[in-house]
Amino acid sequence: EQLGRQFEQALHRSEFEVYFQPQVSTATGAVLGAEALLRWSRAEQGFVSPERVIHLAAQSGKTFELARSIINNVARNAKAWCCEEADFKVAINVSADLLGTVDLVDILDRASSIWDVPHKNLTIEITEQTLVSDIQSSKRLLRDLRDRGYGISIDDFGTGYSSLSYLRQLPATELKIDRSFVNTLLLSDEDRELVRIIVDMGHLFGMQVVAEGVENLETRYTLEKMGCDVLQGYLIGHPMPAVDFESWRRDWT
Ligand code: G
Ligand code: G
Ligand code: NA
Ligand code: MN
Repeated sequence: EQLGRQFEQALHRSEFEVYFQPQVSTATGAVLGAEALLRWSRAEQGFVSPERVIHLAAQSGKTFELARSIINNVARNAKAWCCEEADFKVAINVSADLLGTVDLVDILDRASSIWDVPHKNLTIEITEQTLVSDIQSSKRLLRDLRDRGYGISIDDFGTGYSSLSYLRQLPATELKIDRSFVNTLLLSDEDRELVRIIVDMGHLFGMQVVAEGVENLETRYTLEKMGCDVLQGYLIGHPMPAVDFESWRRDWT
């Protein structure tokens, strides 16, 4: 197929970009890190969604190559940012097909060693849905990542139907409340209490709690009152190229 060929060309020419979306402390506004998000824009033919790109990679057997290229890009930027702020964390999204087919630990270890980035500065985001789909191997992988010092974030939390007993066993460092809950936060007492319960539960399990999709001040204040640790969303900053992220960071507060 046409798009498949363009994908392989783009990979070969390193045309994929990684954008970074800021994450800040709810309490102080300090910049704590960024989420890395894949971008592929083809001049006239327009933007292809990351999900589509991941799928194209799987179809052409290039899952490993794409992941290596993204993770190398992240590690290179993380190196610079961690020198300014030792606890700065960059989060990388990892999908089910990557977990199933290639050695993620190997890609991460190599990238962090090449770019000299401490493991603690890299966080792996895995959706709750992915974790639930293969509980035994997920637990093993997470344990392995944790033992090597990487952070682990449970992405899109609240949409994956994990049981409390399972969640409690996961060696995750962070829980990301799905955007859909953050969006409806202001609509009713019930929606707000639901988010409060998620925040408390994350803390009970020793996890840092992140709200994604924060788009307005009222949501921000509500999350602050609940003790949610980290904010991410258009109110703080959009995903942006690494150079723009650096100037955003200088201008912030
Ligand atoms: O950034 P955006 O809203 O376009 O992302 C759409 C979806 O694609 C999100 O679910 C996001 O997690 C996912 N995504 C973005 N970048 C990556 C990536 O590098 N790897 C994987 N597996 N998913 C990504
Ligand atoms: O699935 P994941 O949580 O990784 O999705 C991240 C996606 O959410 C990215 O594609 C990013 O562009 C998008 N995003 C980030 N902040 C906001 C926001 O404040 N509102 C909305 N609607 N989308 C956001
Ligand atoms: Na994510
Ligand atoms: Mn998410």
